[in-house]
Amino acid sequence: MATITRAEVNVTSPGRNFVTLRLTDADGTTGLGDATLNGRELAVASYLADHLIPLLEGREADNIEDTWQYLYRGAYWRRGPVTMAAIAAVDVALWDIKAKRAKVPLYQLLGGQSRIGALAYGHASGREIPQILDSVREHLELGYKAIRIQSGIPGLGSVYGVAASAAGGGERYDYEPARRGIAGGERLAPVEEAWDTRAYLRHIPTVFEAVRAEFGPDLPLLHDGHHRMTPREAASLGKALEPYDLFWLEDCTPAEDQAALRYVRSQTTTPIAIGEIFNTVYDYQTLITERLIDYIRSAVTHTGGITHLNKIADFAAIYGIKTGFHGPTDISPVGQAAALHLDIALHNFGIQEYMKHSAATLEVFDTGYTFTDGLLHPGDRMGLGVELNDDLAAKHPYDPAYLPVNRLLDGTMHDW
Ligand code: KDG
Ligand code: MG
Repeated sequence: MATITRAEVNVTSPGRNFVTLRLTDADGTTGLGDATLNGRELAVASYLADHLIPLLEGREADNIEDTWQYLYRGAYWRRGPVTMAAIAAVDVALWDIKAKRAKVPLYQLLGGQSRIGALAYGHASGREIPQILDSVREHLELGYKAIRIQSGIPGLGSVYGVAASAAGGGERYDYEPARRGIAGGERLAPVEEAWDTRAYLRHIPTVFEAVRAEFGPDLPLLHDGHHRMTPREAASLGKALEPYDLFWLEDCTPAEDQAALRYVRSQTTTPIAIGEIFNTVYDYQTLITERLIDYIRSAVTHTGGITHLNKIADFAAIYGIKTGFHGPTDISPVGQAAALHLDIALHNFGIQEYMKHSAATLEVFDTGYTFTDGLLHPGDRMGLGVELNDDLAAKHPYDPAYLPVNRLLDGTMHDW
């Protein structure tokens, strides 16, 4: 047993912004937690520095459940991405400390190993079908055994999920959709993208037809609808994609509306995944108990940490629903490692999203996890297995960034 004696928030931008919390206990053991919320980083940094850290010093580091309940119930204004990312960072840092004190990799405290590695999916994309096929080939060469496909849409400019240099660079460091600050003080505003759902619905089945024709029926393929469709549109896409046997269709409708998925579910057998913008188990309550989804997409980083996501996963398991945790590059290596320890331990693991971080990010965050032959391995370091190099982090100051916004062709704001 040892009390928390120190808590520091680090904001660094090695290619993109990350917010990291470091807790230290009275014996000098340190733990890290990821608190990155793309486009709203400083709100979480302030929540931690101004509202949580003053409550942490002197608390018992071992009492993780009590600390979680204290921060969640004690806020009164519960839930929401800022609050839950801040609580997640504290929670993961405490799990890191506990595992280091026990001298075991964190997954050992979560039940031990349920599998030899976590099946990961990568992001293939392109503006045109030939570029998409090249991108799938590159991912297969990198070892991926499951691949998400995102495509440009005829008549539209930049579209969510299509990497900026679409045909080259298999590891796709240029995927990041957030627009970063502009040197010279120009006012920073989100990029405005144009959107046309009818053009999208016409085009996407032709993309999957081409990918299946080229790579055969076996390869697990995924697609992200990024919250843009009505239930009827989503149902029609799900039906149109049935011949291509998707692993999942993600975020087909706006995520606030759990009931929307009743109609989608009744119309199509395409598996449904949702949840990257959810914060608590209550966002899933209808979806899980009515079996409206197949995969929960939360990130440890945005869902109250390991303590809460573990409970969501167990709740989902009772209904035969699996995990597919969020893991784009705006989850830091600390958040990615936390997901990985859960992936290895949970019985109802399904798949893990994985995009390798940039070289600059991996200099700042020293990681112990590896990707081999399609599987992610948390490694055998004690705790989470990730350390933050403060000196290198200091070389990359915060750089304001915003995710894009979406407008229909007549200028109406739409979901991005
Ligand atoms: O910051 C936004 C990204 O996390 C999100 O757009 C990524 O949808 C996403 C995914 O499935 O990885
Ligand atoms: Mg998504």
